[in-house]
Amino acid sequence: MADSVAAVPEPVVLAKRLAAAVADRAPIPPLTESDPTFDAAAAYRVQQEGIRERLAAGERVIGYKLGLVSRAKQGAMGVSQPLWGVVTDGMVQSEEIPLDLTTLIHPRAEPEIAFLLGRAVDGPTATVATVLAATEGVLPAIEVLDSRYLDFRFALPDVIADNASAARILIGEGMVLRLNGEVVDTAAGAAIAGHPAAAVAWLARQVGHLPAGSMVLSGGLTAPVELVPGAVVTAEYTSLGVVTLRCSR
Ligand code: OOG
Ligand code: MG
Repeated sequence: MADSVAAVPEPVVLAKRLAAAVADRAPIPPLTESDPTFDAAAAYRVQQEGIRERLAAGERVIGYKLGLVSRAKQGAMGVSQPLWGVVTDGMVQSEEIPLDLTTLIHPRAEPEIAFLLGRAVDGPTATVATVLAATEGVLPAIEVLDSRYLDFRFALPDVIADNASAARILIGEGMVLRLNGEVVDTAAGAAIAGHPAAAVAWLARQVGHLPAGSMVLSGGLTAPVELVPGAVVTAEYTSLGVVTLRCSR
């Protein structure tokens, strides 16, 4: 290593830096600022390392989240490509218990649709049709984002490394929409612009395989709202039902 110019930190070092931002509630500058060569591939290794740490601490992977799928969100965040992150059981927030804002940096909430896969989706051949055929149900969800970067300012590799800003998820009670490709299609089409199952198919092709039982968040449907003490956020879907997030005071 004597001849290396500037040592690039290992994924584990960058993952620890992001974890410390959570623990200290102290956002950090984007990683690409100090290392312009930091790219998406390196960033997914950092994300993976962060998840490995969470699993070592006893958490379990329950699915994935898509991010920056809609043009509205891409425009708002200044990033023009989608990404994915990993969802663990430690991120699940109950509708019954207020979200403790003191554990978060600068949280925002956004409405999402959660796909519950009853069967596995094989990556290479994934299409809207195979995703819908594997879908057991579609649930109303709210995602709480909390970028570990100052002012939610990041480039694509930064937000990939930060597990797509994932902080908490709330899944609405009760499965309102049951297996039936056509019905899922119509109901989802009415609720959002574009086809959320297409984003799930894209995810399957990227990660190679979505196991049965996975929960996949399809990506924010609107711009997120900032969470302030006492805020109550309700996402109400015409065909899927309602999910409510209550914040601590
Ligand atoms: C990045 C995460 C984006 C979505 O649904 O688009 C995301 C961010 O906005 O901080 O979760
Ligand atoms: Mg989201």
